[in-house]
Amino acid sequence: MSSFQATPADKFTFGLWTVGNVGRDPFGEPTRTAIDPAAILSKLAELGAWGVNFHDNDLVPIDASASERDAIVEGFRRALQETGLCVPMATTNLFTDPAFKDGAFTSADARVRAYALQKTMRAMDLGAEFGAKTYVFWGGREGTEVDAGGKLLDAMSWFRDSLNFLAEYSEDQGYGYKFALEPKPNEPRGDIFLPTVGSALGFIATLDKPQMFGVNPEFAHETMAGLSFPHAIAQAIDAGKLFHVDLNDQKMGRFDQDLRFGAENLKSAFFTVYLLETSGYDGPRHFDAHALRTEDEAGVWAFARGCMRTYLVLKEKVRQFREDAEIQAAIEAYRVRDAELEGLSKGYSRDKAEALKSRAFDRGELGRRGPGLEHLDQLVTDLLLGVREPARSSSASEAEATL
Ligand code: GCO
Ligand code: MN
Ligand code: MN
Repeated sequence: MSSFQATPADKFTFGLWTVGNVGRDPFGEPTRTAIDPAAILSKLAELGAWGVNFHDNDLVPIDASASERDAIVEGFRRALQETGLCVPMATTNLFTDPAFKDGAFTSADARVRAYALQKTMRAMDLGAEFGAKTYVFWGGREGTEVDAGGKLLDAMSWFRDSLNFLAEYSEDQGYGYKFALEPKPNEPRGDIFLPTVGSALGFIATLDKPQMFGVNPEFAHETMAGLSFPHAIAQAIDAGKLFHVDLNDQKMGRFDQDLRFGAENLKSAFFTVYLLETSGYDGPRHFDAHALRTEDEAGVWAFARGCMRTYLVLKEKVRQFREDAEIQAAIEAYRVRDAELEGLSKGYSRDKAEALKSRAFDRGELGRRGPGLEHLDQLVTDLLLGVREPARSSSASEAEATL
């Protein structure tokens, strides 16, 4: 039995802002003291993480002088070398400073929009110094509470202009970034622009260089919108646009909770891991969550360990799911195959259209058929609850037999 111990090969990443979260919320002050970035790195490495991500200001304070910046960068570089962690993704903080209170790229104030570009280019420079290849755009303040300002259409153009500009900047500098838009329906704004994965995918098609852009879906964000995270990432994978992923958990219809991965919706977490592990996705498995405000530093590391452990347990469940003969038979029984009709239904021709139009279907029989989904779903429930005999591959059984 695996120990479910994470290793760098699992590609787990955390943000400095996630394990560094001090437990502040809109109603209360921090409950934990900040942990030094170098200490964060050594603990993450000890726990088996692969990489670490940051917003520009997680590392370099917004008002740092050039020499302070250089000293911080140097210290961080040393900590990375000592721990062997990498920086696969970087991003910009375009939400904390009051200048961004009414948006960054979509602010009604042209000076704020220009400043957002400046800040993002500098943050892209910083990320590139550490070898980051994915650049995330989370438009936390890009939205409104009041639509009377009449900027709903302008906001789309401003957002588009900014992203087009930054894509050119990345190419001009030779950074080779892939950009990942991270949708969220609300919080901190009343309504955030591009609220779901589907809306971000639609918007990407309107950019000058859509091939440079994909999405960074977050479990909690789709769940806040009342949507299914596995459905969202499936659509992103299908479009070739899953550039990054933010794993966490969330109760539907609540404030942004950022719970430990798998803490709430285990079945959706399972199908999330299923999709990531079976679709050829080979990017980071990033945990964008934080320890509960109740926790001390020991709780922070229990949280981080728990995110990775749950992922690995679910990955093992995915293996069992795929090797479980009864589950696979139930899936096979669910699908009705018909080579002739499948051929007629794909790749239009006038003949196929005529053949389909004149075909007699037994509608009553189609409606009567039971697909066996209750049976199948219970098998998965039993699997997740650990009461199914795990299906073993023959090599695993042999290895065990020799112990
Ligand atoms: C949130 C977001 C952020 C972003 C981060 C990276 O709800 O606050 O998920 O954590 O992921 O800013 O861009
Ligand atoms: Mn979030
Ligand atoms: Mn996120």
